[in-house]
Amino acid sequence: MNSLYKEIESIRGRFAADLESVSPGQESEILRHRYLGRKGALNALFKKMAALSVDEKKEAGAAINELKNELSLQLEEKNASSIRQVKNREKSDFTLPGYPFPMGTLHPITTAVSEILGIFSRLGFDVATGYEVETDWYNFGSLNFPENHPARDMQDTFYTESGHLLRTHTSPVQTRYMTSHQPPVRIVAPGRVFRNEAVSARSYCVFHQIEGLYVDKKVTFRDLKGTLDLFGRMYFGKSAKIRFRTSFFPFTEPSAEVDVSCFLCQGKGCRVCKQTGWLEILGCGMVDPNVFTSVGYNPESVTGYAFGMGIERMVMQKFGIHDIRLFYENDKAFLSQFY
Ligand code: 2U9
Repeated sequence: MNSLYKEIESIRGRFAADLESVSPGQESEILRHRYLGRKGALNALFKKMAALSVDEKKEAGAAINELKNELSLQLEEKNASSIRQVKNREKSDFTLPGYPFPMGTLHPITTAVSEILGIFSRLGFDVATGYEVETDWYNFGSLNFPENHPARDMQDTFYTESGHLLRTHTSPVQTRYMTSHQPPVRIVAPGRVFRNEAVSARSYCVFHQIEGLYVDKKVTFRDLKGTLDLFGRMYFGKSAKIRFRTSFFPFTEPSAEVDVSCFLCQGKGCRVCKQTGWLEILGCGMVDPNVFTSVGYNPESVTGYAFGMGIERMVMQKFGIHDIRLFYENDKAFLSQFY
């Protein structure tokens, strides 16, 4: 029994000397192995207890455990103090080069919105914004949607319990604007819109639009064509051409869809434009007289044009992106490609 205590003391002394001479980290780990490891000095002591009586075992076991805790604590303290030293050194050495700080980038939709708004502000348009939660009247009624129009269906539009809805386009911004401003009106309305659609590579339940509206005496379809032609070249590049195809919207008459010549093949036909040479970018038309009446304008004295574009779609066309969901997954590898 006595010899066991002597050994405990001798281990304590040896450990203290060893600890003094080792550096923190890898070297102190060697000490842990030598004293506290499976084949270490303390386990050898535990094995020697086999020859002792039950009472002696209790006493000696407690003494060895105490030593074990003491040695582990000292090893931990050694490593912790070394981390503190490194940290202190870092804190005070101002001559060290700085750590590289990862820079964020603007979201490609944000970039496109400010670029497009920039173009229209150079063409004399003001920016107007409105509400994402709207009334049926501003979103549909004021825009000449018939009572039974399919867009009003629950399958296409999100309704709130209070009887409001999430706007399906930014057009209510323009009808609101007209109810509080007299012509001439020349505005662009950017914002988020919501559609109750199945999510796929081509459509998402939330997306961004920019719509434009110009109302004055004698505004013509020719003005509309000139403005959109200029816009096409300013956004897609000098060589971009645009074409108009007839279409239908409840809020414009006549209406058209606008294509831009494919930026990749310059109209020759390729994978991006599905061999047509053209990419669809926006819809437009002359404001329907019923819309003017609903906001209190006299359709006999003013005319106007309007247009609307989906921003995600524009960015997808410009960069050849095939899946709209990429804009909403916060994947840094995708997002950091645009700045
Ligand atoms: C008022 C009157 C008329 C806005 C217009 C379009 C045509 C159009 C689509 C483009 C792709 C929506 O995001 S999209 O799915 N938009 O085709 N939008 S004319 O017409 C208006 C707006 C406001 C008072």
